[in-house]
Amino acid sequence: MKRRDFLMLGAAATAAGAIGAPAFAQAKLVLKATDVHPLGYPTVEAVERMGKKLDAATNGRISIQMFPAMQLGGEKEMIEQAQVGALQLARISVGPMGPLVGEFNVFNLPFVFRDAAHMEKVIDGPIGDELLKKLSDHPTAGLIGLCYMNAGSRHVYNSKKPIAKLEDLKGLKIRMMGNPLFVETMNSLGGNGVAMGFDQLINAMQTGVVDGAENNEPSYDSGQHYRYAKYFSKTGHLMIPELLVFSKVSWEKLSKDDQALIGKLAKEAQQEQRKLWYERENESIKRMKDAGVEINEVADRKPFQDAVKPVWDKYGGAHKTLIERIQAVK
Ligand code: GTR
Repeated sequence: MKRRDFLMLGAAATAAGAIGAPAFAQAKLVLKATDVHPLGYPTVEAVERMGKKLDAATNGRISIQMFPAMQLGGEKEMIEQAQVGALQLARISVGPMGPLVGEFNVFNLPFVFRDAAHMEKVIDGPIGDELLKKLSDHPTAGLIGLCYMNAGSRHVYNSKKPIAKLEDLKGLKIRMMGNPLFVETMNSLGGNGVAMGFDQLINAMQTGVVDGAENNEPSYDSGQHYRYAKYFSKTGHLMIPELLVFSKVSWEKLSKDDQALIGKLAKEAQQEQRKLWYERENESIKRMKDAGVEINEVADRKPFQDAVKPVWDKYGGAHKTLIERIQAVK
């Protein structure tokens, strides 16, 4: 599929519109979807299953074609392509969305969620919906927020040594996602945060540009990061949900009924992905152990939580009410 296809279908729909049919009523529509992760990864699998349901519900009129494993570039490129309508569905992290919609940075604050159950309750509830709407209503973001997905907790891994206490991070160059909040988080923990795309990480670890990175077990495992960074330390400093977004320019060409159907199936995908997530997390931990990864717990996370206070002040200061509402979710 080339990006022109969606636009050509758009032209067909306009022609159909001229004779009074709703947009895309007659046209066969293939939605391009992308993800940095490979086939079989929970987010990829959930979007593919959503595509099958969409196909069935529309008698083949609308389907999803998945481009996994960074085939269309890293997350930055995915977002840019969605913004111009070159692809329709991008599964990205909330991480890079913080600079666009400030409220998302509250989800990006280190240690903001007590545990996975807390995070799930927040994204499944009114706060989750409000933030999706904030993204959809954003005047220049060019994206529709469809749903969230699980991404576990992020832990630091590196090639040098286990991180058991805060001081162990000193001097380590750790790749962080592209959002200043994350670099500042790593720096406040004593390490050296280096911002780069997920697509550049393997190369950077291989060449020693960074000593390691931080992520959940399934990303570490499926990206085979253990080949370059065998110390995996359970810092659990971030718990960032994933997002499924739709290109706004493409969205506006859909009929209201099709929008509602896609919105509903995305919400179902949010719940379906969660089951796949927990299975995958367990599989990944097993594979990591088999691969000889040295996994260590961090017995006392309190010094880590204290160290990131400046990040909370800087990025959370403007969103005190939202933070309180999140904390009040039991
Ligand atoms: C993963 C997430 C990706 C990407 C990646 C990263 O956990 O699923 O969307 O954000 O982390 O570190 O860039």
